[in-house]
Amino acid sequence: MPKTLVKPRTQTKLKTQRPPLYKVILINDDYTPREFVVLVLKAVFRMNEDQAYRVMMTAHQKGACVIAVYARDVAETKAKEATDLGKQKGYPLFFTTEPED
Ligand code: TYC
Repeated sequence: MPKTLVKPRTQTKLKTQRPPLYKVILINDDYTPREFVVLVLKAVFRMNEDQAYRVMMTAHQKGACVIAVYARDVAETKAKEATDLGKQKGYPLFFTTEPED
């Protein structure tokens, strides 16, 4: 009887690659009017009045507030868009991004 050749099979399991997420962070300052911060949060981050007000007040009281997490390019684009809206009005309003841990 011919010998049967047993071929060991190695299987590589492919893991789904998810892009790393980046936080968008709102930084407090002493000059931007509260209502303007709320307006920008609603316009750029699609928050309702209530969510925007809470986020603005958290940054106001604590110095900064994480707004949302997105893929890197989306986070950077939104942070720039929101910062630019303040800049157009002469406000120092600032949004930054950082990788999620
Ligand atoms: N601190 C500002 C004020 O008293 C309001 C403000 C809140 C500005 C949050 C920026 O990220 C900010 N007018």
